[in-house]
Amino acid sequence: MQGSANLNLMIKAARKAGRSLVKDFREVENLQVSAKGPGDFVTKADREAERIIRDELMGGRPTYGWLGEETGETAGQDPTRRWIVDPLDGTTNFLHGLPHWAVSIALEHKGEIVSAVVYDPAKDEMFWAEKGAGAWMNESRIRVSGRRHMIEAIFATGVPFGGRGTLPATLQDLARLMPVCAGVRRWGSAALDLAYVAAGRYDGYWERGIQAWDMAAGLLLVREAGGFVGAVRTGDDPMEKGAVLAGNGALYEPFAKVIRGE
Ligand code: LIP
Repeated sequence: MQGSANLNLMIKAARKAGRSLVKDFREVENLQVSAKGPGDFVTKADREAERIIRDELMGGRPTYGWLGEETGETAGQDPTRRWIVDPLDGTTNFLHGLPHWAVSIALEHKGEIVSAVVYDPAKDEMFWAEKGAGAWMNESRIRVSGRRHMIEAIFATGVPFGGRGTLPATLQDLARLMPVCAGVRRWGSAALDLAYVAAGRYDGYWERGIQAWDMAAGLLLVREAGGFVGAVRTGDDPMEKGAVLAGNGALYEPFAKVIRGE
């Protein structure tokens, strides 16, 4: 499968940032035993990854706009196109030496995500999609799962940490969902949670209180893999509200009903 020139640029940027992050991740594993811990080091690794991605993408397409987790928003000369980048999604995992984190890059055109890359360098899994061209992992086409019964399904979420206001709502979601499904996972990277729904590994995913850069690429992956995405509240825009719900075609509605308490 041949991607567009933009997609190839995104893949190149993700691989380059991934190489830098893998090098830093090895160092983080060593720093776990030090008294000070790897906190400052990880902040630097995260910023450096965003610098690498920005240099690649803005070097190749200088007129596009930019929204990055570390450097914020910059309007482009071309107001219709914007990169949306999370250089390190799953920062807490990275900080603790857990090999489950990703680089997430999306290209938005006229308010719609048209190209997406979620790269997991630790497992060398490159998830990518383009509008109308399907979703892929490395060289293989991926599709959402075919499960049709809630009781067989596994769902992923993020449980808010550090006193975030969305904790009570998430605990209520869990109380409703856990008795009617096969399990819930909380692995700590929204971008990979969505990529795993696209790859049929999870049957669905929801999370409140996340940012546009955590989900932008993943949303297109799920859609192009044949799944549905929406917001936790019916009719909302997930990127605007920071509350996302995704699932395969058969389970999206019943799953959404449980989460919405309907
Ligand atoms: C993180 C997510 C994680 C979520 C956190 C946070 P970061 O992104 O992907 O799954 O639960 O709220 O947003 O900060 O590592 O880029």
